[in-house]
Amino acid sequence: DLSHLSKSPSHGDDMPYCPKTSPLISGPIHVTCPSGLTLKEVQRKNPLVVRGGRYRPPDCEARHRTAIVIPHRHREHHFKFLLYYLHPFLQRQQLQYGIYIIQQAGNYTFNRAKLMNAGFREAMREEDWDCLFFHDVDLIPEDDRNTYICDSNPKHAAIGIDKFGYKLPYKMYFGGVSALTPTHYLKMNGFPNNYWGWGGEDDDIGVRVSLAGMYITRPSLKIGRYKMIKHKLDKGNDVNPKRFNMLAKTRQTWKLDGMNTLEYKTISREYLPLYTNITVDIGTEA
Ligand code: UDH
Ligand code: NGS
Repeated sequence: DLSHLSKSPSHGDDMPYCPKTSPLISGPIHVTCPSGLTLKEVQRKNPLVVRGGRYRPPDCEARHRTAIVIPHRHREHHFKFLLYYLHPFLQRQQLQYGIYIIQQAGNYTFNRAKLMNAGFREAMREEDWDCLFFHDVDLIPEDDRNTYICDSNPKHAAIGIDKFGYKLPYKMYFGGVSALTPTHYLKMNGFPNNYWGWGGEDDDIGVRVSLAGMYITRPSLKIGRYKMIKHKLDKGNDVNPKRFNMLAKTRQTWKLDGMNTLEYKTISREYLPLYTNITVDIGTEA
């Protein structure tokens, strides 16, 4: 039943648009990861979030509709902290939004970029989102002036991560958190499907942006700040030894692999109180 996705009675046509800059923005956020946090507690703190992790501002019509797409497997301990910070963060920005967790089924090697392709398709089939934020589960934004809306070109939002001393690690870095409109996404044929394991897929995505005739925008270093929850490389996500060879060929491969070749099976779709949980079988390396 998708009836909760349509306009609610409180959102008549006469609702004024939200202001261009939200008056609720407060700037820097002190991120601590409270011990003993539960999803029930996050739910209690976010009473206006509805089934599937959807929200729209109660007294104005949002100017932006943003879907958050989080590739995920076995990181529930990170995920609850992200939800704890992200829900209030997005509400202070007066966005209409939805949070999607795209879970990779099975134990085969992780594939972050292919999960995001599946997440794009799944999110867009439900609602006409005007912006998608592709978001690692372990990155917590530290300033709510870093607005989760799209730019005229693909945006790399995670410019300053604490583990890199709040500086870009290298000029072409496109990892962590990025924001694209559906038009941007399809123009670059989405993300690559064939990077299995850790590393390189974000660099490939960055190269695709320019091969498709676009460029990367970024927020300022002052506000594009993130705390990374510390962790080690996961089981099932070994460093991909092929990544440099693959990266050398992006110019030849980007049109041949991506949204136009995406195949996966949707195993389940659950509309939970704080997020939509979609489990997909993305197969194995050819
Ligand atoms: N992810 C999962 N489960 C996994 C692997 C990855 O959910 O098993 C998701 C999660 O959203 C994560 C993202 O994919 O934030 C990126 O994966 P990552 O956190 O492993 O990558 P990152 O570069 O950290 O952030 C890697 C740890 C250090 C690796 C050093 C290798 N030289
Ligand atoms: C580069 C990787 C990227 C990765 C970035 C940061 O070297 O995928 O480091 O990694 N590119 C290649 O391996 C080709 S991190 O310090 O977060 O572990 O995102």
